[in-house]
Amino acid sequence: MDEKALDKKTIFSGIQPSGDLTLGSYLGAIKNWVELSDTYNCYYCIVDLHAITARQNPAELRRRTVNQLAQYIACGLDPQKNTIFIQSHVPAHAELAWILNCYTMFGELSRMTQFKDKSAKNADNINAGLFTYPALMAADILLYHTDLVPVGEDQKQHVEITRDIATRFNGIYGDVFKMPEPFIPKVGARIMSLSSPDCKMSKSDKDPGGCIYIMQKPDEIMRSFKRAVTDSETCVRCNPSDKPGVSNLMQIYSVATGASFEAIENEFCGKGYGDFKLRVGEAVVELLRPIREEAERLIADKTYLESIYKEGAEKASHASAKTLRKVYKKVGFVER
Ligand code: ATP
Ligand code: LTN
Repeated sequence: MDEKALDKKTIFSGIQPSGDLTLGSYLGAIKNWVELSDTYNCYYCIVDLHAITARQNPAELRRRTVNQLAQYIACGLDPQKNTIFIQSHVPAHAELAWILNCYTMFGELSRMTQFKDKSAKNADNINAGLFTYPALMAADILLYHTDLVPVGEDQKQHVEITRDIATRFNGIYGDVFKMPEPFIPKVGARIMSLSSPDCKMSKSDKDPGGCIYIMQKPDEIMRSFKRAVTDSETCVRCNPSDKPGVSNLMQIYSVATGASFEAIENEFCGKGYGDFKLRVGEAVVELLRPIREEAERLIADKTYLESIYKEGAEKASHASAKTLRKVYKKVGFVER
């Protein structure tokens, strides 16, 4: 780590390579990763260990993992300034996760919303990994003495349980772990499905029209926006409880263009939803176009991507080894 990095606070975040990245994960998380990457010492991870809590096709998982790295870089994460790596390349994550499992309570894991949602959706595969997922996520975060975890609203509970686990561990062994804070954007923290605006836009969405993917072509993006569910009024106004579809489109437009809600209301006053949906679609097409083009170029350059993830794994292994050694010592393992 260079000297400058030592003065900076640390960020850690990750996304599972369990599907193609969505507009939701871009606006809720990655966009902030890029904005924060100049002022923090950042670790951005592709969390493949987490991804196998749902059944994955091995060839697909491998392809998606490398493509996701290309997409991170194409979104603006500079591999020279950030440590970008694949979780399974740094064994300290799995090792610390085991230890933290022993300091995480059955009751607190049972209360996790993501566990309840995912087990309801995959009743035939409610595996132990899905249940103990938060202990692995806590290991990811705590290994790097993370100050800030930039995520969407749905992940807040996971950062909270990380803090609970860290507090419990520190309470027994002294000041081992730093207390991380979630970083959740004011606008864009919960982008909803375009076809069912009461549900979060998610890469495992069964309805392809509800979700926009970072790598999608402009005509497909426009088609989804034209079909976006709105309401029976004709007024562009933000009120998530009785106008979830329109409010969601306003959020997307606001984060994509930087316009305030008031400016959006004025821009579309008296124009009807057709025009509005078209403009939001066009703004998203323009936002994603350079990302898709750059990602396509990078995906073709496997040697470059390999050099980035290897270098990332080396830096992350180095940074995490010290924490793991300290934890091993604290719990009473004999030094090797
Ligand atoms: P899955 O369908 O596999 O659960 P997902 O599409 O919900 O995946 P994640 O991989 O769980 O996405 O999330 C990646 C990051 O993006 C997280 O920080 C998450 O909070 C954020 N995120 C995901 N979906 C949205 C969304 N719709 N709005 C805002 N942020 C989101
Ligand atoms: N649980 C997160 C992915 C994730 C993560 C992390 C996010 C795994 N480890 C560490 C932030 C920090 C999700 O499902 N989006």
